[in-house]
Amino acid sequence: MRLRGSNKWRFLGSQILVFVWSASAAFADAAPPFSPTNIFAPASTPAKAIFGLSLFVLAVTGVIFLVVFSLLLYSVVKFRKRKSDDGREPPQVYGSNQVELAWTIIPILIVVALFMATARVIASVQKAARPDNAIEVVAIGHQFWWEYRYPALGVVTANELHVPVSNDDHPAPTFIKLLSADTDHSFWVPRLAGKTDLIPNHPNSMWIDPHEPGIYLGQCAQYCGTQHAKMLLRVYVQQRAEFDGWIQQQRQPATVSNAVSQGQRIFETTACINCHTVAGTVANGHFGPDLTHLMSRDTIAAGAAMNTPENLQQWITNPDAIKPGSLMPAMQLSDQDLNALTAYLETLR
Ligand code: HEC
Ligand SMILES: [Cu+2]
Repeated sequence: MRLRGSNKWRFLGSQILVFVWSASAAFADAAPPFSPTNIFAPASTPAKAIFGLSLFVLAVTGVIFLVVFSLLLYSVVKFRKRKSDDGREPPQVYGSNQVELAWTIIPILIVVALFMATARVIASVQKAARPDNAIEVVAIGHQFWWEYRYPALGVVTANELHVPVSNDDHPAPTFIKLLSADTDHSFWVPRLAGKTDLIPNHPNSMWIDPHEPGIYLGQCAQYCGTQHAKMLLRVYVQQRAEFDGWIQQQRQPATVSNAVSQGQRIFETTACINCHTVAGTVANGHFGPDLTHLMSRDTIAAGAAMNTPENLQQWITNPDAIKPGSLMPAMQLSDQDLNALTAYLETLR
């Protein structure tokens, strides 16, 4: 594309406008009603450290950009082609030790400074001491859902991770060991910490210490198959007492009524029990999420749908309608059995 005269300036102007617009859109996102996955709104120490570093890198590179761009603009304007030019080249300058030393040494110093700052943040996140009262969680990535185990507390759940608030008065960080049951996944809740992969046969670890209660969202950040996009992360940060209450409730086996319901009989005589666990019953499969306290979760299928009776029925009839390519087969049940089965699932509080 060849641009001439005022067209050229208009083109440059529009490019600058686009740049300023997208930059300000990114920052407007950081104002309070921000997106729940905003990397500019850290709420936990590792995320804050990374955010601080990113501002430092942005400032350094921003200054470099301004200096280089101003010099460039100055030269373009000052030495532009003029009508009065006589067609000869201006006098050329060759070799200047001072200039060459300057443009070698200054960039080296800048790179060293960026390197040191980055190394400091990585060390501060990776070498953090683990206090005795830290919550211990094992997160296992599955195609396409998350299994969470609290070995010291005797809790197993899926997709919705609960952790206590951690602040200066009551530090209670959560240390997460990351494993995979099949292929590579990646745990990334941008407001809480950097991204860490879950690699088969290679345990990784990370930690978070969320300062404010709330729901923090994320997303599997390593392509892991067809339903990677619907492998969502939900972290529920609760006040300590609320968290302890949740743990107590999750430790209970399923409430089994004396008269075994029609729905429970269907569940226990269908393939469901080969893939799902309901503590306190014969169901002890591990291929799919633990269903002991299914009703305590807001969503099903790793955040792909809200946990409503209609969605549950649709999920059991045809998981592909909600999550095409999910690894749960469509269960062929009569309407009557489906209703009874759903009624049973609704009792798993
Ligand atoms: C071959 C194994 C298999 C069988 C059989 C199976 N499921 Fe599943 N189920 C899964 C897998 C895997 C998932 C997770 C899918 C995902 O989120 O991608 C799942 C998810 C679910 C969920 C959502 C749980 C949550 O918290 O997200 C429910 C509810 C469920 N299954 C119920 C059933 C019922 C009821 C039956 C029997 C009628 C059944 N399943 C049979 C493998 C199975
Ligand atoms: Cu994944």
